[in-house]
Amino acid sequence: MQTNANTGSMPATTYVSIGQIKSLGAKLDLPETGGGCGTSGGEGKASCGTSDGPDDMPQAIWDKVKDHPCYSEEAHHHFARMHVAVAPACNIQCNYCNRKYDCSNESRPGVVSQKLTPEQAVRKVVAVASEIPQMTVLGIAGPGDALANPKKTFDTFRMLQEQAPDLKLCISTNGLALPDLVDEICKYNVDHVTITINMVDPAVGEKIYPWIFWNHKRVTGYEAAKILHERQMLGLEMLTSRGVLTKINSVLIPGINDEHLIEVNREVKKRGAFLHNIMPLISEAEHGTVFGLTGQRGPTASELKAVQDACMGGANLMRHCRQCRADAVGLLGEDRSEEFTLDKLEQMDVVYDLDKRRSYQEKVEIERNAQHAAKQEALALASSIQVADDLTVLVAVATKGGGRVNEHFGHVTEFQVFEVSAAKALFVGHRRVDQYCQGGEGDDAQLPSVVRAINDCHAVLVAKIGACPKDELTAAGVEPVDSYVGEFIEKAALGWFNDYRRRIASGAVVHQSRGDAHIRQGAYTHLTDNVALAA
Ligand code: CLF
Ligand code: SF4
Repeated sequence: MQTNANTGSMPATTYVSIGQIKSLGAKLDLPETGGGCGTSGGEGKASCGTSDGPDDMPQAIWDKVKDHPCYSEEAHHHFARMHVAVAPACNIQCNYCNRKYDCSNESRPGVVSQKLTPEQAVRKVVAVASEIPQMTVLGIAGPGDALANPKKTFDTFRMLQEQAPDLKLCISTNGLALPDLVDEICKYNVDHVTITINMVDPAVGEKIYPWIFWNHKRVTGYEAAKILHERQMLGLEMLTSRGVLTKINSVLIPGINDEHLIEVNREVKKRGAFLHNIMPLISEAEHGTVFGLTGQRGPTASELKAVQDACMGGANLMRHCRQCRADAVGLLGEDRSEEFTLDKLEQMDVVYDLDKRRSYQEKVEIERNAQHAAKQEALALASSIQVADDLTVLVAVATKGGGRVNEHFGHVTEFQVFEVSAAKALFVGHRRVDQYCQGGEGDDAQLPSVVRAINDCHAVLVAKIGACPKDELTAAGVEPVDSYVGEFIEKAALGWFNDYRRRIASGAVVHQSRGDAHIRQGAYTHLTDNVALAA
């Protein structure tokens, strides 16, 4: 059989189980540092080194990433991105994708409301950029593959270079067509490219990709996965050699590529990837995907975190991805696309005012610098406290942006999760939930699902919370905390943590470990309010 014969010629791949990853904390035996981010400061970090600022990397790279919400965790609290759905076709088939839905590489399952022509896309971008001045990045991420639709993709970029020259251009691809289009990517100054790489071993790949369309014909099985793998590696190396920043997205599919992603991390780092984004498979029967229909499940929160933690020390990790729609608009975690449908665009008076955008972004920058300073201050304070243990807990945070604790519990559709210890407060993920407050009333039937979503957290920091959810969370072992309203998140999380330590020391509370949490499967469609900048 083709598969077995070819598998025999491949280099051996070592796998470890999720259980081993969890128990060992998996120190990787890493190859020599490759290119890309490759900054000493980025080594071993749990999230992109960009949070730390320009001291952490060459100025030219910092300038590229500092306002990109996907490439900088810190930026994602302040800057927005948008996608335009100009790329409907795809040249491969993934078992987690149904073409009626967004590209699962870069979007969670949900129908793209409107596919656009390049001209419509440009009009939409200009309108959004005028309305949302903190929108700094325009990405093409489907609903098919950006590079399987090169004319539409590059026509859009060409027009945008003229009409919205301050926007960063970003692209997401499965990589099959990438090597042929690196020159075009560079020609239009696209300096951020995401490649979805789920395997570096075609024997794993054939379980994920039933076919690719290659050289005018359909190729299946092991051979298809082998071609895709080779094209992905070649494309990544070409981008690195041209100085284009690359991010690798990997979908974690339990039982298929979970342990294997450690090797993917190692291989992409060797080839200069700047960031690695390991995201959970979203899989439900109603999505109509092969995995959904065959019962392939997605990972739990602790399974996802275990693989991400095991990859620390390899390529820098992104943990703030929201698996957004191919027509997403707004901050990561919010979707304002419904405000910019084609019929609404018709009614809008659109003026692209570069000066207005710049002056607004300067205000955002001040707020972001204040957050950074508060974080450094809180970390300095925390590190001055001598502790004899290595207690680390997770804390959920209700925020509507700006890096502050500023959302009511009842309005939350997504909690941000921070890992907190004496020396750090690190963003490690998010959890989507159904909004508890519906039409001004709390919907108590939602509470168990909210608890399940943050069941691995010791506390939840909120701007406000009612008596009923407060009681239910307390009973479940998650402490509701509403005493840090308006504070920057890291400062608040470390403040709560130090107080928690004091209470443990005094015997007022007994520390207990938490359970696992559920990653919600399915689309998020709620429209959030505009983010109010602090005065
Ligand atoms: Fe879009 Fe992707 Fe560019 Fe970001 S998304 S093309 S790099 S601008 Fe970001 Fe969305 Fe995650 Fe993608 S949160 S799915 S990583
Ligand atoms: Fe779907 Fe994207 Fe995979 Fe193509 S690359 S099959 S659009 S998930």
